[in-house]
Amino acid sequence: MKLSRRNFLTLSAASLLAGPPLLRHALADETKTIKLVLGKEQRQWFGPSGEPVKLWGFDRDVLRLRQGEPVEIEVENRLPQPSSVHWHGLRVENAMDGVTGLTQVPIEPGERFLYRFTPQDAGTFWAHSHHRTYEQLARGLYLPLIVEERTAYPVDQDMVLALDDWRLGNNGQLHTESFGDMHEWAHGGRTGNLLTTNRQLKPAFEVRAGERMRLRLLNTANARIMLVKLPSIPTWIIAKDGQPLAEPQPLSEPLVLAPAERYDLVVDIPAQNADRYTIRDVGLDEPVELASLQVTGKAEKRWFSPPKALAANPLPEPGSGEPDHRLQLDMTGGAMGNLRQAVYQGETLGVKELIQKHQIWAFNGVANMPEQPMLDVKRGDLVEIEILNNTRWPHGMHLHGHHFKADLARYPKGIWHDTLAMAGGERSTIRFRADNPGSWLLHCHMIEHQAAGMVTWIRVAT
Ligand SMILES: [Cu+2]
Repeated sequence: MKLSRRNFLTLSAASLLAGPPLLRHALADETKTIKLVLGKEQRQWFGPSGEPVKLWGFDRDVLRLRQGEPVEIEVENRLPQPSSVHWHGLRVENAMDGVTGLTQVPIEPGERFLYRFTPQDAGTFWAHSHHRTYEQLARGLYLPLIVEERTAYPVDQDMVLALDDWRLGNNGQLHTESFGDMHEWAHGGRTGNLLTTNRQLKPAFEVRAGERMRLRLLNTANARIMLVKLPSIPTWIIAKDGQPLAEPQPLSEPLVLAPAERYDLVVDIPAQNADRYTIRDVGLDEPVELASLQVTGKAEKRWFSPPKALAANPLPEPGSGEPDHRLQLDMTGGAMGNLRQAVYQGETLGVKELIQKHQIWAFNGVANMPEQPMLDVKRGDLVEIEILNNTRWPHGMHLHGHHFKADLARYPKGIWHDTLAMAGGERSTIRFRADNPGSWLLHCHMIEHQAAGMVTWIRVAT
């Protein structure tokens, strides 16, 4: 907090006159107020003479908050559609979670909504629309969100790399006719033909030889799973989905990033001269350059020891004890999935009728949001869900309001997730302590899959 002269005077007067009540007033004054506008924007991706590409977005490139500092965020919607903002990975109060139809009404065009919360966890998060997400996210309605640690983590540069995948039509504009394309919804979701980093084509970042960098990787695509190949220089994973690893883990393989997954990395730029390092997506037939690090000089200081772990966030450990609730989540449907029928809005429908309703995926035989939650728990209960991906497709499972632990061997042991990449046919058991009261979504973050049925919810009683 910063104590302004006016606050200081109020505070002094308060302590002289009345004490605590006025002090409370002074504390409330310290809440930081931020204004965010959802609106139209343009990007000059095809050079100064090219036609600008029309997108939707927030009126800034990144939002930086501080751990433990309360904020009020006034969101104004200047778009032609209703919208909302979800603070992905932040453990906020339920009414602030931004899910239309579950936690709030949509923010109508021209209207505002005041979000209030105190970030409990430091790390890399993001904000995005949670209304008609398959369209609004594809149009660009997202914002990287960094919650700064109370004590700064020692690096020379701290950078966020938000990786996205856009589909442009022949006219060089977003291909909007394919929003809602049922073929894609039944397959791998909407993938694009242009990859960007921080909404730029192949940006080059200036670095110095010998520098230590913190790179925050974030996949903001609707459905593309990125396979990110970092340069072959010393690199460690220090956090996943905003939550620190107990020990930094050296990175040697390309990183798999399902939509919405994040990794914080520490990268040491070698001291010997080299001029350029590239970061590529190697998930496609032809590797694609996402960004590069351009060496422009030498750092004054050198880093000799491996990076330290980040301070842990105050998360409730699920431990290995007997859970209060144990259930299975059977994921079915999609192309080649042999879905015969599913319950949709209380009615059992055959696959033809489901497709007419734009549904083709199911959780435990139910397509899309059930009237009742999949699970009702008490606050503090330990929950264990065995997720069975009985489909031919990979998925990225996201739980709102909580982080969880999973048992998939390809992730570093013991790490936290808010989003979990699962291969076709794979199963994983997730565990979490349900300590946040309210109604929380559990859904696939390949957004077309969510729209076509892969979404349910759990309710945590107060
Ligand atoms: Cu999915």
